[in-house]
Amino acid sequence: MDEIQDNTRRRQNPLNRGAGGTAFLSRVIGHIDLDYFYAQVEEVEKPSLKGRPVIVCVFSGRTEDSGVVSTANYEARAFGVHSGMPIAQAKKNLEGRNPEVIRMDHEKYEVISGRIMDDLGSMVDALEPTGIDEAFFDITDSTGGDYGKARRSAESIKQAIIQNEHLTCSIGVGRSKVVAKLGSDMAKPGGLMVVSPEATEPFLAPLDASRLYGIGPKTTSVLGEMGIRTVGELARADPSELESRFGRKFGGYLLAAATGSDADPVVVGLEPTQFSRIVTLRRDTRDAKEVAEQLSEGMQYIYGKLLQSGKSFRTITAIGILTDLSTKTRSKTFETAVSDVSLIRGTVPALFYELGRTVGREFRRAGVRVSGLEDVKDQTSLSEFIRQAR
Ligand code: TTP
Ligand code: CA
Repeated sequence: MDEIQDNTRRRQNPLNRGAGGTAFLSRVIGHIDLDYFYAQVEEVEKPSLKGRPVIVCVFSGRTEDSGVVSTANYEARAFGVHSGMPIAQAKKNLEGRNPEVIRMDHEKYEVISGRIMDDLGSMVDALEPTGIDEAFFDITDSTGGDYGKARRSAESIKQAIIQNEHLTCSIGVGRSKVVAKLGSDMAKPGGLMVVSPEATEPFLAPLDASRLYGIGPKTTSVLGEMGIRTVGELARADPSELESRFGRKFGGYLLAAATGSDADPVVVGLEPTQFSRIVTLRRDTRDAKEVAEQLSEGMQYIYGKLLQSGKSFRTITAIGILTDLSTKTRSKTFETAVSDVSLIRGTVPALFYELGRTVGREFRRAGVRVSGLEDVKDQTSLSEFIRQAR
């Protein structure tokens, strides 16, 4: 990996050494966060919602309105509606504002999230998803540490997600995860904030320390007792005092975070939970054979991923994305985990046949996903089994 020295900061403190104890390294780390994710997905599926307050809710089923708001679009947020608010309260806030109340459809958001993560994975050096709608990424190698290039990369990522999914996101780029995360928070909604290595400390210094990733109300109050309110003040704190108050590890992290030199790497997800591939069809169709043919390479890719990771799967899903970008799926779950390519190839056309029949509309994009992954231990693949049985 290219490691570029950041000459803007030479002061060392014992809790926060760069690799080899030398100056800090300018990595190029990004954080991407999709805007009002569930609600935006619903807007994309039904464009007439745009401009109206939208709340996506989890209904508990006890009474008609019992449950909480999962997320709300910005039109609803303008009236104080937020994640976790009781539905009844949100409706009250939005009275007379023509709100759309939508039941949360987790499976749908998962499918879209999986697609976006797949796309992202191919655009960056390393991707670490940290939630359904957010991920850290590393583009140090591909940009050679050049922050001008990093800005262009981030812009193309934003463009790709708009083009493929019609969704907006916010991205922060900086030399550490803490800086990248702050950047994406500040860029919300829809923006891009690039904090170059030189700009890092002036960028961080005036912010409230409580804005740093990992600093909650408890830490904020202890810091307050120490007379520390801003990130700049935290950066100048006595390392040994921080260590005695917070312990060696967290004390060290606080100081590193405050200078944008937290060294935590972007870790590519070690344990995959699914593999998927989605293609844009050459023409809109719901002909199962035609769809499956165009997914042939995708199925081979998934099989390769299964082999590579030593996984077998329980569930296979056919994904159809309609011309209005709404997503329809049809799955089959096997009683035991399987890992055979012929099983994938055999099941997919049947699932698309069923899906096409029930949906009754044409697909613009189509995909395959395998999930319910398990380790292939001594388990033999179906073809192996048949071969041995002969
Ligand atoms: P967030 O990224 O926290 O929120 P958001 O995407 O809705 O809005 P923002 O534009 O501020 O990023 O969460 C991602 C999704 O997770 C969100 O769309 C819905 C879901 N979620 C819940 O279901 N419950 C919650 O309490 C929160 C915070 C999120
Ligand atoms: Ca989000």
